[in-house]
Amino acid sequence: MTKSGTVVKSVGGVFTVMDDDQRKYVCFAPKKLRYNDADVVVGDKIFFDDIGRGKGVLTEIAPRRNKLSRPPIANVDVCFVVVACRPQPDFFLADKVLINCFQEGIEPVVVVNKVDLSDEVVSLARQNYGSVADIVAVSALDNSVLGLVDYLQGGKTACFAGQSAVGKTSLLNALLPQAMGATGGISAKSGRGVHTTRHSSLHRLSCGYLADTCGFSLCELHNIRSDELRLYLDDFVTLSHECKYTSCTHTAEPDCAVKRAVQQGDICLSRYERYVEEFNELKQAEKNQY
Ligand SMILES: Nc1nc2c(ncn2[C@@H]2O[C@H](COP(=O)(O)OP(=O)(O)O)[C@@H](O)[C@H]2O)c(=O)[nH]1
Ligand SMILES: [Mg+2]
Ligand SMILES: [Zn+2]
Repeated sequence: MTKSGTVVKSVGGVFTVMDDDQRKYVCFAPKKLRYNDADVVVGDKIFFDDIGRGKGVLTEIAPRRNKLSRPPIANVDVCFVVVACRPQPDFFLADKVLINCFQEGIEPVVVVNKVDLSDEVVSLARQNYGSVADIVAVSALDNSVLGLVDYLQGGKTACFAGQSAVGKTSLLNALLPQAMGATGGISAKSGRGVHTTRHSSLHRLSCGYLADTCGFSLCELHNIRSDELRLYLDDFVTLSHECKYTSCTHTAEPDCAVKRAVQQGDICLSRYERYVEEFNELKQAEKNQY
């Protein structure tokens, strides 16, 4: 009988698949399909033949909406972009993660963690990203983390991204009491740090899935040209209809609605300045290519 499910683990050509009733199957690909580790990744929606005793044979991988690498994970719906008062927020990194989210069709949610220590970053996050993402204030030390579960409703898959030490692992462990130590355990066994774990897994919550590795591959801007950068800032895109030039990059052009919004305080000045810096960096890199 053919069934469908989500790949929650994939190691050495054997993948664990969970069906909609949360039953787990150990699946493998028949040789003739020539699927290997790299082809079937965590987050893939697959079809398989149930051959009994909890085993299955892969028949088809559904088309992916997106795929992140290092470690590979497919079909990510939501990315929790974590910032905190300690370490000091790196908004440059957060900008890049958000740009990647919009590029990959992933909903970014800015999570301000460690509000038990200070909530000063909450207003900073609102100023910077309030117009393009939800801002959620939490502490991994209390029940406030449960607010993140809402974003998984409907079987969605979420991952964490953000600087080291902002609390990504702590948030995951707070959301998954049963996974406590599991992530640390895997990396301890393999002797690798969490940041170099090659395999990710998905953990099933009541309503959706959480990836136990952060989306740190989101941190570099891949294949974005300087003149395309503007397309991945949602609020800039909305305003650009009022710019004089349709292809306005919102930098040197006159009569620019984005620059007007910055002057009026509707767009955060520092976020705009980081955009210009990123734009110039990409442009410089393009020049250097020739
Ligand atoms: N006070 C406080 N400390 C936290 C919170 N979340 C994480 N931490 C601490 O911050 C440090 C880094 O957390 P960790 O989860 O390893 O960060 P990661 O590198 O992003 O995975 C650890 O010492 C945690 O105990 C929080 O909400 N409040
Ligand atoms: Mg961690
Ligand atoms: Zn403009």
